[in-house]
Amino acid sequence: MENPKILITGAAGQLGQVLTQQLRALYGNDNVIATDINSNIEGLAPFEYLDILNLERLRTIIQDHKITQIYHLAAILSASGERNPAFTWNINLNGLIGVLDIVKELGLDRIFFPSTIAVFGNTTPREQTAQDVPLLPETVYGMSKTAGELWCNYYHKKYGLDIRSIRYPGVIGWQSLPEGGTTDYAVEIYHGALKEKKYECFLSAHTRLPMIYMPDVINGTIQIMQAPKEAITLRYGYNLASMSFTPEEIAASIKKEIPDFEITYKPDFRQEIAASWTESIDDSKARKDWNWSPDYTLDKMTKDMIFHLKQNLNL
Ligand code: AKB
Repeated sequence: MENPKILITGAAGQLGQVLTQQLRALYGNDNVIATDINSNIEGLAPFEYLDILNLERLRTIIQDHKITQIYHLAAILSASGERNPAFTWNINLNGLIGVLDIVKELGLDRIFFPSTIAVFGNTTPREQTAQDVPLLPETVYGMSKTAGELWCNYYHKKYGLDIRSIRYPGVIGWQSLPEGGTTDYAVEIYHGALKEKKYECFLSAHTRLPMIYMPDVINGTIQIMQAPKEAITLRYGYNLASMSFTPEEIAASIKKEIPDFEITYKPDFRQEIAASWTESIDDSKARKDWNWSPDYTLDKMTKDMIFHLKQNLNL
């Protein structure tokens, strides 16, 4: 099969930066076009400036580069979203619908839509959360992703679009910094531990959340996109699990490597967001349909994070 020609929206974000490099390693530099409104990230070329609400520009980029697949990552995350709900809804949902319409109009092969554990809410069972459960999200980000999943399912059923989607846990990686999320603490904590041997956490000590390390989330994303069409039995977000931990537990894992590291707690508005999400996820459907299986545990991730961050930060 010929290499796909890929367009990534939101390529300057935490996941986008790493996914862009991985897809280029797999399919060739010129076959992966990065797009974003942030053009300040080094090493993203070939890059095109793209505001996701500008459909004319999106259409032109797709046609100019003969794009066959889109990874639509552009979105505003949970914490930032609460500061500007109407704008977040517009970017996250109207942005998606615009992309779906163009994929339909131009007959692209395949599209990836990242969903999130933020689709869950206070009415969702909190442990080993099953695939199909009540969704009553508390944040505008969660609302937009829940609605986005429904639109993906609708476009698949109605127009046959080949849409694939994962409900991402909090993503942790050394390559890039997250921005505007509730799970961001789990990246910041490693930077704090290495630079100052301390970290003040904006969630409380016992707030357990599903999390995933970057290599696993990249593998999972590429795996679902490479799976044969018949294997994909859900056209809304697949539950995806790797590890679940609390701030106290990640601090204990870091202390094994940096014994004088200290964590303190000062919960802010993000605590309420985190408390509305689930603690652990049942991802048996992803395991069965497209052989999902994560590789990293908390301690294995901590060792790898510290090793790479030390090099990156010249410590
Ligand atoms: C966030 O914290 O908003 C994101 C997410 C869980 O989708 N990392």
